[in-house]
Amino acid sequence: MKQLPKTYTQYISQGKTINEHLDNIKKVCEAGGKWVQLRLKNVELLNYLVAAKEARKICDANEAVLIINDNIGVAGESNADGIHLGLEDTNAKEARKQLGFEAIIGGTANTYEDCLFQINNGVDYLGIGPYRFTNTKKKLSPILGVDGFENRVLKLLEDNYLLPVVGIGGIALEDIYDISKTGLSNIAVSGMLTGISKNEIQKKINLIEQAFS
Ligand code: TZP
Ligand code: MG
Repeated sequence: MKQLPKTYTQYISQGKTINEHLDNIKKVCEAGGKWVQLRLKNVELLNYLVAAKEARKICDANEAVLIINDNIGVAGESNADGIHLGLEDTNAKEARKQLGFEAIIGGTANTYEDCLFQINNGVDYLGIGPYRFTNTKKKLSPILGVDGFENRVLKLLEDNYLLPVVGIGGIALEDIYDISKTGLSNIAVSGMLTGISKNEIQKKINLIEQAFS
């Protein structure tokens, strides 16, 4: 099977409060998670920045990569490793201009055209989805399922785009085997690693990493 470049599993933070986000990030990092996206919605800019600096410390202590959802200023000021941009967020070109060559810039995509749009704007990785319905995100794009994932991976490979692509959206542990067969690099998950013990997180991360290795 042809496969896109491998990545770690990405944990997208979740929580009712900013502190819950940080606690959840800490738990995932201590359980072996190596790639975190801090995703705060509807918070004051200053609080986003304070949280990002705290997440930076947690990720540093655990040798994890930190990506900030959506906000270039917060990503830059907190010294995060990069940023994740939705289709309606700031363009990746602008983020590159401001954050520089070394920043890891990720972009969301649903259709193949979205993938090309993000690639042409210079993203380093794509997050494609949703795999299935999820309550974690409002305003979901059409569901892709295994067939949608496979179709986009095949087209990317055909067109010689060899960037990492993670699947996202409503993914549960029992989906991992099927999804790993599509040639995706890995997955990005929130619900699956939230609200469970460190031990359970560790087991799940190990199973996911094994499936995509
Ligand atoms: N973008 C598309 S689906 C999604 C995001 C941020 C949410 C992923 O969270 P979960 O809980 O793994 O469905
Ligand atoms: Mg966004």
